[in-house]
Amino acid sequence: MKRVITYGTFDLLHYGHVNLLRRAKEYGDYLIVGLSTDEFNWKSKHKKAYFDYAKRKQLLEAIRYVDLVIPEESWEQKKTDMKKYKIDTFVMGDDWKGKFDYLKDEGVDVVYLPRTPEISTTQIKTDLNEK
Ligand code: C2G
Repeated sequence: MKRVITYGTFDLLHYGHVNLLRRAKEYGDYLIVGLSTDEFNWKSKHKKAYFDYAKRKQLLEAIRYVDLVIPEESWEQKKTDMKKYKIDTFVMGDDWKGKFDYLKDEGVDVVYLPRTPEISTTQIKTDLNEK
């Protein structure tokens, strides 16, 4: 069984996120999502998600491509996650291109996929504020 992992906040879940998850799943049979906890978001990404971790997790678990959601609590956990979950392929949107190449040393394929250009959580918030 080919195991794939990706990480993110996935706040205000939108079709750009689903496009990423669909394409990530094409690299294997089992897709794990490392979902940023509220604390990790605040402490390490300096952002506050609209939906809390439990709600973001519930939404992701409803997506057919997602097989398991685990908490992302630190930048460092990726290395151990690769072993812990026996990952074959690590996938991220290409806004992260190059940032996680070090994971190749853990024996995983590192794949950066083109983002869906016209949509983002920030854009949604901006558009809604202008309504
Ligand atoms: N994404 C995308 N297209 C968009 C928006 C997002 O392909 N229009 C992808 C991102 O590139 C990322 C994933 O969807 O791979 C999740 O996006 P975010 O929740 O914004 O993830 P981010 O806050 O960048 O956190 O350790 C990695 C971090 O947790 C990633």
